[in-house]
This record gives sequence, C-alpha cells and structure tokens, in this order.
Amino acid sequence: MAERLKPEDRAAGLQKLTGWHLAEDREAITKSFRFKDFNEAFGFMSRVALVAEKMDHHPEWFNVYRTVDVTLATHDAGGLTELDLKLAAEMDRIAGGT
Ligand code: H2B
Repeated sequence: MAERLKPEDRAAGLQKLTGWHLAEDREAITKSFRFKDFNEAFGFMSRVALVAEKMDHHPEWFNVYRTVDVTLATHDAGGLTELDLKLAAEMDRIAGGT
C-alpha cells in the first residue's frame, strides 16, 4: 500500500503542480478546473477516468456544466500519497491537452 507523504514531501510535490491546494478540512488536495463548455468538461472526465482505472486510483469530483471540482486523497492510507501527486499531474496534462 502507498505510504502517506511526509509534510516536506507533500509541500515539494504541491509546488510542482499548478493550481492545486491543500484542502482545509482533511488531508487532501483540491483543484477547480474550468473548461469552455460541458462537452470539454465531460471529455476531460472521460479521459481522466481511463487513467484513474489504470492507476486504480480514483478522484472525488463534482461537475456542474463546465467546471469540475476535484479532491484527491488516498483513502486506504488516510491522507496524501505519491499516487495523488501522480494523478494530479496526469489531470493537469489532460486538461492542458498535451
Ligand atoms: N482511490 C483513491 N483515491 N484512494 C484509494 O485508497 C483507492 C482508490 N483505493 N481506488 C483503491 C481504489 C482500492 O479501494 C482498490 C480495492 O484497489
């Protein structure tokens, strides 16, 4: 099982990402993605879903029209692990279209 990150590794990992923040109420990271329209937002979610399945690591997310609010944490570990940083980076890559 993935190990919870030490605070310094968590901070260093967050610095490499764009627009992700520590959640206020639990050990997790969050980001609000905004797309052109619902089609783009849902396309993003579909592409992320394939990656998440492959990683066996799944986002908590909430979609309204063109926004997708994402929270990442490793439930099995009760906090943040490398898997969350990796999935966050994949989401940024997919949202950026590269
Ligand atoms: N996703 C996330 N975000 N955290 C987990 O702990 C987790 C998961 N565990 N996806 C996986 C599935 C686990 O429940 C299965 C059995 O591997």
